[in-house]
Amino acid sequence: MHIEVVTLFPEMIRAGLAVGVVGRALAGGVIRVGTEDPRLLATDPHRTVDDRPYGGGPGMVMKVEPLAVAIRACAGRLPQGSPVIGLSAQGRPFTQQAARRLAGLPGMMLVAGRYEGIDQRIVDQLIDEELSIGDYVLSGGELPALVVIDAVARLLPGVLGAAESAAQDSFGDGLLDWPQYTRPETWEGHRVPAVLQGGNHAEIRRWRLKQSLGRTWRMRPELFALRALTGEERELLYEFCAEAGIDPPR
Ligand code: 4FM
Repeated sequence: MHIEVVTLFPEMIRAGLAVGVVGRALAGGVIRVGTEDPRLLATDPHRTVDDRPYGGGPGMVMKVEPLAVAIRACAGRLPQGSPVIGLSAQGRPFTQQAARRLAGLPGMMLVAGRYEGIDQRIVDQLIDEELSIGDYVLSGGELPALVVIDAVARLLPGVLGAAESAAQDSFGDGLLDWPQYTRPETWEGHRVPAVLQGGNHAEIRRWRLKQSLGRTWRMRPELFALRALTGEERELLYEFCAEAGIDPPR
């Protein structure tokens, strides 16, 4: 997959891609990431990329010209069918479903703004969709762009090993992860749940599913609105709630 990022801080994007799973995807050529810095494309002596907002008020706005030139330069390097995606708190929520959709594309352009925002004419004329990584305010779109690249890259064939991919599949199902434990068996008096050491794989599967259901209900009850429960799942969730002393779903 070919990804281009428009950013005033290309070194921040490079640094964020250097290590771990995404670093390997990049080194192995599964993803290719280019950057374009609008400041290098500004034609005035001061290389101006921002200006004061029409209507007044605090802060600065990203100017149209250098940004438009940067977006068009990236578009010229990307395959047909690569959307131009702006990262901002005004966007639609970036979810695992959105990551799966983007992972099916040949390329994408991520536009990471700075300052108080980018000129709306850029959004209206050159940006296909806006995505938000969550309801909080950041200083720019670079961290959100890295979040999108990470979530998408790990879905591409050959990026994760077989075991990691299988683990991911079991949670393409809209539930939170079950608790994980490793050695030692006892740490400061706290033991690993006995069921995980018993070797009864049917029991372990049921325990993990129950923990996933219980955690999801406790921490993210709204996720259940999106998901029907099987008879077994319903039974396990009710057990969890009874043991935890919390109210079960309706
Ligand atoms: C700041 C984006 C200025 C663009 C920001 C400009 C954000 C979020 C966010 C800050 N992006 N999810 N939350 N961006 O806060 O995606 Cl021009």
